[in-house]
Amino acid sequence: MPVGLSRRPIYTKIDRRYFLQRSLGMGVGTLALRSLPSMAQEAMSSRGIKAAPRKPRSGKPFLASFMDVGPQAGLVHPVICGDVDRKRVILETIGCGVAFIDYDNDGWQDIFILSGTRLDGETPGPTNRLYKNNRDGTFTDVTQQAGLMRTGWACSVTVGDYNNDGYEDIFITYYGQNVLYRNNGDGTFTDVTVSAGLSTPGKILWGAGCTFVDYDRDGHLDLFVYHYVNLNINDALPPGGALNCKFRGVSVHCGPRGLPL
Ligand SMILES: [Ca+2]
Ligand SMILES: [Ca+2]
Ligand SMILES: [Ca+2]
Repeated sequence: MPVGLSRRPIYTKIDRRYFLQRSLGMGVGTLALRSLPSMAQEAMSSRGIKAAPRKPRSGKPFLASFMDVGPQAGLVHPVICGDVDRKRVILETIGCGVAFIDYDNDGWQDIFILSGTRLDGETPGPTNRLYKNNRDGTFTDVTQQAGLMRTGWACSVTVGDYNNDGYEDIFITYYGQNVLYRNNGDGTFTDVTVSAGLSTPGKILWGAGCTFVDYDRDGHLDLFVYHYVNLNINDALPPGGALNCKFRGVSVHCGPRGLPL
């Protein structure tokens, strides 16, 4: 779906509880936990935290509203993920991720947006995009000069300084070969997948999720990668091609049911 398709305001009639419930299920849950710890405890529990009964609604209005400013900010390139009008293979239905990264260490968050491609390969140039923050509410596409042009089925991205040089690096999972980019510290990146031991030649893997994590606390970031179903799009059955490729009698793409893990 194109980035910044609509300018309509969204979430204009929500209260604080709805916002927290939605936030805790999404990526800003940590923010909510930090800012409103007592309310967060009502919704979830963790080690050392006792469950507490839900408090009455405060009745306070939630006055925040959000506007889609993608086009005005320069985030203009569409995110491609399969055909526009039909989805023949499950791979086309998943979409892909995005990350904030201050790649040039100027103190302003830049944006890295993944993209998939199309099965027919006829759409030229779908690529991940790096947008540099211009510090005035706009961004500039610097993908080419950063060395990050790549067409493929990107799925998820994580940002971290894996080599502790002070510059944030990028790891991307793909349907196919995952990629590790080392930040060179001069506005460019180098693909170091092979030298880092992350190459998986001869395998068709679907890397669906990932995160940098220092699991052994040795000061060096490790990688956790999650793989989805075992899929070969060259051998994939067409929609309705098997009993488990139907939903209530309607032919749909095959999977995840019926696909090996
Ligand atoms: Ca920056
Ligand atoms: Ca680094
Ligand atoms: Ca470690």
